[in-house]
Amino acid sequence: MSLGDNAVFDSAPLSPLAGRRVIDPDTYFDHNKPPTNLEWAHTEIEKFLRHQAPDQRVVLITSGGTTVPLENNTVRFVDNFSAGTRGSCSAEQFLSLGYAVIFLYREKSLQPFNRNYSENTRGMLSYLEETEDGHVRVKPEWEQKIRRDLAEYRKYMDGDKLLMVNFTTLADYLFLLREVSLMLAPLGSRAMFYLAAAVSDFFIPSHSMSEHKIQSGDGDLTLRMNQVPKFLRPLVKNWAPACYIVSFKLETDPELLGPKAKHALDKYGHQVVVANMLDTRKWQVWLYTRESTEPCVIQISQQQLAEGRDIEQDLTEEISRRHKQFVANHHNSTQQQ
Ligand code: 9Z3
Repeated sequence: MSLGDNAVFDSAPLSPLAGRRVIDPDTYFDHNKPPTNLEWAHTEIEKFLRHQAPDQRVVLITSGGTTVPLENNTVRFVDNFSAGTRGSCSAEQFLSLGYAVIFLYREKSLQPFNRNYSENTRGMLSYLEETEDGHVRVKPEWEQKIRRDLAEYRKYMDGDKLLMVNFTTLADYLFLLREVSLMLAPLGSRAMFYLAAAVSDFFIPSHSMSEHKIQSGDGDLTLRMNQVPKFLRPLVKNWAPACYIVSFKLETDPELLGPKAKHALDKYGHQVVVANMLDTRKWQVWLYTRESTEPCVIQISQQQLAEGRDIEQDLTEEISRRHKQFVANHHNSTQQQ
């Protein structure tokens, strides 16, 4: 996690409620405000799902990092690392593999088809030029790529295969995740969750937060944060128990990655944990499942990476193959009953 506005905080109220006790997910929802787009999202998802064929596979992709505000009228926040590359690139791949995609992303993080033209990568202006007669146009060397991305984007948006919903804070994310999960649950094995967003492990409950901007007159700032309840548990057990669930595990210490990924799998009992290291995530990931004690390694070479190959292509193909098998197994087991 990094400090959102690079400020040095030097004063803070320390609430007695901000201890390190772990609350359960329901209590979290009772004590935090839903996002303003929750109702809109519900209506749009309902419409989106109504437009899908009965056998359509649907994936919820979460992408980007959640923020944790330090004040109710938020000036400062703690942010979680994620540019949204994994999520936005995977969305493009899943669409090309025939999925309908609900893309739940952090506002201003990378988005499918738009990701190459974002300020996070190159600024939009670097793709444009002025003509001699005073018009602005796309530079000829970019025209083909932009035309292709635009056509794909329009095809999937207009064809009701891509729906984008945004979040900023941890609370926004969790309310939206629960909403989408409950709406996808009736699809059973056909629905997949691909949880690539980087979600904060710690937060300050809104009733413990300073209402207004924390003032700097009282010296150093000490922050005490509560642990975020583990939402994978209710997601797997209650919200969407028959769906295919892929979570991601991010570490910086290589010794911890494997054990933590296995632990998550044992604890929540879902289908796949994709483990990645912060500094090698663009060319190497490991898939942990309950079917095998050894992880399945997916990697691309440095040369492929330099040539513009995305590891998400291999990753989504492998996940999609396993999901297909899951759907088929489910189908067979319901027919035998
Ligand atoms: C990931 O591990 C993603 O692959 C990345 C992608 C965030 C590394 P980028 O968006 O990065 O391409 O820049 N996401 C999950 C991170 C996370 O918060 N996992 C939690 C954990 O590790 C479990 S939900 O405990």
